[in-house]
Amino acid sequence: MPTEETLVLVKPDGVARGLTGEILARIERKGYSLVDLRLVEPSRERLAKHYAEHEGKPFYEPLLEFMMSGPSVAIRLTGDRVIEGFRSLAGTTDPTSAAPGTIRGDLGRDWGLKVQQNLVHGSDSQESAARELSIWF
Ligand code: IDP
Ligand code: MG
Repeated sequence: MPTEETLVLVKPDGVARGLTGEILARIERKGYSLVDLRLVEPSRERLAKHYAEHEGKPFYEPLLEFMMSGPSVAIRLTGDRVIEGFRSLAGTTDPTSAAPGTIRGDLGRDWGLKVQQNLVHGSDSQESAARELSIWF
């Protein structure tokens, strides 16, 4: 099977809290390779494309506002089974119940907001990865 690529984002909360280095260190210690990396202040249009599957959900507007609140770090990451592997490193969506040992479980918490600020995004399939990488790079 060919080596995979995925899109990882360090979301605005991760950048603002100074956790970019910690998150990159976890990715590098796991053994995945950085192919490209950039600091991005995304437009609403770019975010609407990225999060199209969530349009209409109660957290959609708060999610876009949150993602426009500051820069994110976009990372093109490669490695065999990196899509599954990064999602495992990240932990589940809700940081309160995400497993200790994961990025969200160790570094995230609930802040009582309409959207969960959970530090990172990772593509969830090969189709999503190809689509999302073309939006951010
Ligand atoms: P994922 O980031 O774990 O793949 P998705 O379901 O794709 O989760 O949701 C995208 C983002 O929207 C999440 O990372 C989180 O920031 C936010 N989100 C998802 N579900 C909820 C929810 O039920 N309440 C508040 N925010 C949510
Ligand atoms: Mg998702």
